[in-house]
Amino acid sequence: MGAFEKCSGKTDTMNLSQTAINCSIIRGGTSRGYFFREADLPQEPQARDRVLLSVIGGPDALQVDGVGGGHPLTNKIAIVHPSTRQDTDVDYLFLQVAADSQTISAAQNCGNILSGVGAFAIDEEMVVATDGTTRIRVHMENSGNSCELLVPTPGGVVEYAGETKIDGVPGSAAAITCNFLDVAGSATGALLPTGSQKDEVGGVVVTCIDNGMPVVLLKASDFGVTGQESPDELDTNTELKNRLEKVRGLIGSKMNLGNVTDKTVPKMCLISEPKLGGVVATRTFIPHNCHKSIGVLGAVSVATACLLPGSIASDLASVPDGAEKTMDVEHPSGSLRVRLVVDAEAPPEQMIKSAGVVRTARILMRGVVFVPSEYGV
Ligand code: NQM
Repeated sequence: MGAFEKCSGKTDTMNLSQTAINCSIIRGGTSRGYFFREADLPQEPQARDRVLLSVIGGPDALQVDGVGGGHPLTNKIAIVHPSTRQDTDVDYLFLQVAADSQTISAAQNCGNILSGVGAFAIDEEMVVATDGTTRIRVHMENSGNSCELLVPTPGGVVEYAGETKIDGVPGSAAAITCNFLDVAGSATGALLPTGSQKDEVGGVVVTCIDNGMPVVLLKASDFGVTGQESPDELDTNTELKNRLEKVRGLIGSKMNLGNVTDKTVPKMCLISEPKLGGVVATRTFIPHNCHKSIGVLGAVSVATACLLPGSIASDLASVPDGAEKTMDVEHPSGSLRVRLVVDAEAPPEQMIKSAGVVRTARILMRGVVFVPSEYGV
């Protein structure tokens, strides 16, 4: 079926006619997203976003007239095309759809969905898989950064089955390694977007950091919680959420993000002492719902903050010695392991040489989604 094939069933009329668009649904890490080839969508961003919002549905929380998952972690979109650059294989644009409003944002990266991009690129014949492991270099269009993916491809075919377990996903699957090389200042232009390791805002001391994801770290104890609560408990704590949103509004512009009221960044991360042998415990708001675990680049940013003398995380974190640090960032479903290669002599902005995480991904569906033809595809 072509990219925009008209679907006219027996009962179809002009008003009921729909357009079919190729789409794959892939779980990437602890998130699930709708993957498209760029060529299958309108090129003009506003027209494209109208189509995508129709695919996802809403603004009702159930998203009954769309295929959206009703939560930020299951309302994610990846648009992929062969790279026009010499140093990467594919370009990946990430779009986040808010579950309860008709808004769509390119303001952030998503490392979880990124872990599904390799399999999609191979399935869609944008990259030829080699026998063994296929290395795919991805240009992350949202921030201009790049990531190397190592995808298991025995016999030149993507292997989904495997023994790797990641906290927040049932069962096990094949490991995909994601190596980030240059993500400092992804959305804000600087690892320390306010120019400081600590800031005082709204009566609390915070650390603002962006090593792939703009995150505001806050001490859970400053907000009257332990930091060990479940996401559901925190999501129903209206006073906490109001306080977090107030701090977010005040600090957003100081992080070079402008007015963040309708933006998905910065994320708000409550930190506390680790309880599972990790470096620090986290509860992250993305930015309004509490994450069931933690985002990939969110965890890379938190781990980086733990290494920075003077940050509020460095007071709590127990950081391993050596230039290659394996750090487990604790979250509500367990922990996410981040491997940082560090040059301790370098200034903070250049201190992290690379960040690696292991994820798993699985294709769930390949087919077409339908949108009403009035959306103009
Ligand atoms: O931080 C959620 C997720 C994410 C983003 C969010 C992510 C990342 O878990 O790289 O993966 O923070 O919005 O998918």
